[in-house]
Amino acid sequence: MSQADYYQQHFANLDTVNGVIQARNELFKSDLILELTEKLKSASIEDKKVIGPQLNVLKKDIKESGDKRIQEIQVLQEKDNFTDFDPTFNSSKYADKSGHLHPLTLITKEIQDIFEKMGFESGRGPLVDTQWYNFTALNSPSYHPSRAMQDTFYLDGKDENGDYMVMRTQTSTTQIRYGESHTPPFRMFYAGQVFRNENIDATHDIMFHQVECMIVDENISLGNLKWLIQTFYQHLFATNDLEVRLRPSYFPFTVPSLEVDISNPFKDKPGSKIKDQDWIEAGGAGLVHPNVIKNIGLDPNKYQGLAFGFGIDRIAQLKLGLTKMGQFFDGDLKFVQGKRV
Ligand code: FA5
Repeated sequence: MSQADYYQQHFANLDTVNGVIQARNELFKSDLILELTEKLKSASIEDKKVIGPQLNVLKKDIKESGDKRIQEIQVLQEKDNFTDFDPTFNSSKYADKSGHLHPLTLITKEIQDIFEKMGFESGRGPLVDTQWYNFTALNSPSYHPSRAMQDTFYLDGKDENGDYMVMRTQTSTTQIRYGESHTPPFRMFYAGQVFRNENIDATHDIMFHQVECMIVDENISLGNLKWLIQTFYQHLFATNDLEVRLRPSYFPFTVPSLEVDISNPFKDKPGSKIKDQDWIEAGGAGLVHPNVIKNIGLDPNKYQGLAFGFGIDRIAQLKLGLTKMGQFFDGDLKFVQGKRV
């Protein structure tokens, strides 16, 4: 029997990977190997030329025979696993462990559904946009202090006018993009990611989600706006009792501009973290500024518009009773599987 055959037979009796590794280490220190290693040290150059390769062949045989046996054991183990497969296994008792959409995606889908049922069509817009769409067309030229209202991430790349591109800070960009390619009357909504270079805290993140909604038509009034906002939130929180309060505010692209509060749907609800609060800040709104109507290529003497926008993450945070907004994306599986803290 050759030495290689001997090693193979030696390993063949073992049936664990660790057992093979241990046996291989022992063989590397076997009498035969140690004897040849000693001989090599004191051998003449001529003898070294014989002993050296002999030793190498033996070590190679040990290694390869061990590796071969490890592979065989692994194949056998996989086969064993396969025989555990039970085609009659009843998986329905694990149904609650199956995958599902992220909580924010679910709320976004609810929001989209409400707008679609109210006759709105989804707009579109990129995450990286030009300053024209993010600011200038929204009545916020480069010299205007309103640009500082949102801390912007500017990118190295420039647009065709030589202006730095931006990560969009608001979904209001879609007012312009939709408006310039549609003829009134129209109702547009859009839900998507936005980015702001802000300090992260319980209610602020640098990436969050906003909803935008705009109607352009003739004879649009603040009454239409209030009705729309109220109807939308009544659907979202599934209650007819919800009321809307409008406070004066400022956005460059609306006039008048309004801050929207909604009556707290969680008021006096046991366990709610905001059960003592009467009103909740819900977002911004207003009648579309005549300059924006002009920038989408329409005559402001003929057409008016209304717009409102809000943060999805904050609404989701309220609905789910979350203390920290960061929980949405910190990758904690317990949160995704429904544990709320
Ligand atoms: C705007 O972004 C306007 N574009 C909204 C608007 C649309 C006004 C149409 C008028 C007409 P504002 O900066 O206030 O407004 O942000 C809107 C909402 O985004 C806030 O009410 C809040 O819910 C959410 N939000 C703002 N900053 C953050 C942040 N850092 N993290 C999470 N949510 C935020």
